[in-house]
Amino acid sequence: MSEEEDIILADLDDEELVQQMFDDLYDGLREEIEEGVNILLERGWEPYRILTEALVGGMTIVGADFRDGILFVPEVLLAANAMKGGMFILKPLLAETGAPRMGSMVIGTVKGDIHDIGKNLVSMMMEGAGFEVVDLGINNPVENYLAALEEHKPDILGMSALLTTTMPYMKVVIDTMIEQGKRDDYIVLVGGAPLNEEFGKAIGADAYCRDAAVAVETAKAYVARKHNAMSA
Ligand code: B1M
Repeated sequence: MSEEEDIILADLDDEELVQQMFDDLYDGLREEIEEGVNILLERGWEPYRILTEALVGGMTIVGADFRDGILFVPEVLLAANAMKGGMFILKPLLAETGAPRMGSMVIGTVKGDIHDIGKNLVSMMMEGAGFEVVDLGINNPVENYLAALEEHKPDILGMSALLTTTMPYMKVVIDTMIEQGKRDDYIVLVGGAPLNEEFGKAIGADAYCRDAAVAVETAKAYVARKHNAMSA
């Protein structure tokens, strides 16, 4: 593209800029995404709005074309990298809400699964809502979860899975907790695109969380219930 044709992001109005960010995310342009995020922040957009409307919105388009065989793994990795660039800028802002400490959570993506954008988003939102979060990263066998529960004694165990082939592993973790008599010591919340409420119930989780905002609300409700039960 010649210099004349270069798009100046700052010259676009909000709607055009978000559309351009969808294109830039699609093309895996991390620096452009970072610039777009900063421009929207300067224009007074709330971090959460940027996250959901510009970044998650763009990733939804990537997801559809990945599913339809228009995009392939290398391109999706670049898009994910661009999205992470934007999330990195927003993370401290989401965490800086000054919310009172609500509780704690250990979270990780299950064994065999390397998707982490959704989990990272949940971690960021939980931190922003006042939860202390221990993030175990991706591809976690049951031993990792159990060791982290033992070490950190959180209120909540969160698990993420994005593949229909890895989501059953959540049940392996919960069943192991039951075998070891530890299941009732923790609130277990699960999430990820292929899950639903019925699956959450079937594997013995306390709740399925559709998105990061629901995860925060659900966590708050369960922790409050737990604290009430303990003080009764
Ligand atoms: Co993958 N991938 N991928 N991928 N990938 C999906 C999941 C897929 C649906 C794409 C498609 O076909 N449409 C498909 C799964 C199909 C299925 O299982 N039925 C798929 C596939 C097939 C694969 C591979 C097998 C491809 C291949 O190699 N042939 C491979 C598997 C690798 C592995 O894990 N072993 C693979 C690889 C990859 C990349 C590495 C290229 C990349 C991941 C990069 C990364 O995460 N660092 C990638 C991506 C980016 C996607 C899509 C496009 C986007 C996922 C994402 O980040 N979404 C995805 C398509 C899609 O989901 N539509 C796809 C944005 C994110 C904000 O949403 O993760 O849903 P999400 O998280 C939400 C909620 O689900 C919820 O809150 C989040 C925020 O609102 N949530 C929780 C999530 N976890 C939670 C935990 C909680 C609570 C809520 O705990 C309390």
